[in-house]
Order: sequence, then C-alpha cells, then structure tokens
Amino acid sequence: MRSILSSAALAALTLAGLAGQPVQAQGELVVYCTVQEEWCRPMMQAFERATGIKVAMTRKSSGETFAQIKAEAANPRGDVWWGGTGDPHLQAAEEGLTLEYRSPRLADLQPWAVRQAEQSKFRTVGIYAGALGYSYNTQQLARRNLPEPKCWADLTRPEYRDEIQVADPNSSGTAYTKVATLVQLLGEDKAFAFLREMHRNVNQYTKSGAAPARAAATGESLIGITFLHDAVTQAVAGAPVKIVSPCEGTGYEIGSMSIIKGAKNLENAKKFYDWALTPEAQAIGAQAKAYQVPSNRNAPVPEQAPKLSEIKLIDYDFAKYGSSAERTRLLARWDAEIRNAPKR
Ligand code: S7P
Repeated sequence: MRSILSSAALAALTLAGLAGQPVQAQGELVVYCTVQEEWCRPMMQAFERATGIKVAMTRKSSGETFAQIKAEAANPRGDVWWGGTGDPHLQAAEEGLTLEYRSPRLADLQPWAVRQAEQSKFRTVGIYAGALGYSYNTQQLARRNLPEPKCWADLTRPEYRDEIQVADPNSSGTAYTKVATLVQLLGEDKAFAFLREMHRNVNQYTKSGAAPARAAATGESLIGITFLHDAVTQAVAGAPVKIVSPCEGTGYEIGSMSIIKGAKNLENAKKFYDWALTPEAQAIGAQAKAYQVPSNRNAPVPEQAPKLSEIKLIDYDFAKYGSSAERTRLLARWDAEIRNAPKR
C-alpha cells in the first residue's frame, strides 16, 4: 500500500482514520472543570495558547461531575476532570472510573498533593488545598442587631432562622466536605443531630458549593457556608463580609485532577495534566481571583489565600471519607434525615 500511495495521499488517509488511526483530530481535549467558571475559562485558554490543543470545557459541581463520569463510563466523553474536592475524585479512582498516571511533575508537589496521588494508586492528584468555614454579611448583621457567629455550634441558634445558605452535598463537593467534617469533629450521630438543628436555619440548599458565599456577599442570605477562599473572593471584590474559621476546628479539601478512563484524547490529557501541575498554570488561579493554596511548591501562594497553618484544621481522613462506601452511605443518610426534614 505504502509503495503505491504518495505520502500526501497516505497522510490524507491517516487523517480520515482509514489507516487505523483514531478519526478524532490530534489537537482536541475534553475537560470537565469543577472550579468556578471564572477560573475554568482562562485556564483552558492558557492551555490552548501553550499547546495549540483545542479544549472543549464544561463546568459543573464536584458531585455532579462524579455522577456524570459514572453515567458515561461505558462510553466516556470526557478526557480530564480538573478541579473539585478530592473525595469524589478518590471515589472515582476506587470505582475504576479514572486512569493511573504518574506525572513527571509529582516531584514538585507539596506532600499533601502527593499523598492524594498515593492514596488513589496514582489515579488522581492534588492541585490545590483550602479550608472550610463560613462568611456572614456584616451590614445585615449590624442592621438587625444579631450576634456574631464564631463557631459551628452558633449556626443552630434560633436567631439565625432562615439565615443560612449551604449547598446540597449530593451535587456539591463543598457541602459533602461539610458533612464529613462535622462527622469527624462530633461523631456521626451528633453530627446528624447538629445538621437537623441547623436545617431549621437553612434558607436554601444550593446546587453549587460557592453560591452561598455570593449570597452572603449580596445580603441575600446572612450566612453562607463555603470554602474560606470562596468567601475571600467576595471580600476582595469589596463585599461587606466577615470570614469565619469555626472555633471548634474545621475540615479542608485537597482539590484534585484525574484522567478519565477511556479518554479518547489520552496523550493530550497527559499533556494537560503535566501542564496543570506547573507553577505557571497554577498561578492562573490567583489571577482569576481564586485563592486556594496551589500544590506545586514553586507556585506563588496568593497573599489573600487563607493561611492553613493558622487555621485549626482537623486531620481529615481522606481515605475513609473519599471511599465509595462511606460517601454513598453518608449522602444517603443526609437525603433520608436532612433534605426534606420538617422545619419545626
Ligand atoms: O470555587 C472553588 C471551589 O470552592 O469549588 C470547588 C468545588 O468543589 C466546586 O464547587 P461544588 O462545591 O459545587 O462542587 C472546590 O474544589 C474549589 O475550591
């Protein structure tokens, strides 16, 4: 065949997939992005500029993205899952939905990011970290002469009836982190008793984890439970919010990245993975006003990023709370006991 075809004709056949190559062009990548849209977009544009690879990106919350990847497992459409809380990435790894990959960049990462990779047998990796907490609107608080909340326990006070917004842990990685944090702080039954009490004060369970920070910033809700860095984004934009790291201690996330098993653009997925771990790529977060702590030791830590060393962090058990059995069980318990509980 080779001898009777010109090299131009062979190239044309190869491109058309007739010579056994995948039909899809070399230069494409499908990314499921789970940070805020404001960071997803410049990140994908920078990768396109750096490599010439065309990215098709969709943005969803962590739990939603996990559910989508699971639903598509027989015919995967995505190549890379970038961002979002680590627990569902660990669950995806355990369920064989993501691929083992050891990036040459692993050596440049913080120990917590490498531990995330090791725990998943290298099917995911840490890309940033951030602590959980809440923020409240200082103008609303003063106007209505309400007490300043400082602890998790304060969130059940009757003065905050219908004043708290938090996401649904099924769709949101942030809200699942909150459930797992309370279980680790209080013990499971006490944590669910706390969640039932706090339920009376919740005005809305949103789909997105960061939305409650925006609601507190605008005064739509007095208090929003989110990662602290999402509240910092609002404060930096000038919103009248105070950011609270709860007095009892709090949990944190290791935001993660995984390659989806069956990725149709595997080589490009690896290119993105390696690039996303570079200091240059990780610096895009702060430029997009996302204030997590980056995982590359040489990436600049945004000066606005909440200082993890000054926050009373629990020893979050990622192996347990990122396991398929535990995450599935806790979400089912939350659905049964909290989601539609009456607000007495
Ligand atoms: O805004 C950034 C961030 O808080 O969003 C991610 C989060 O999982 C996506 O939101 P959901 O809670 O809706 O899943 C975090 O990983 C990240 O730090």
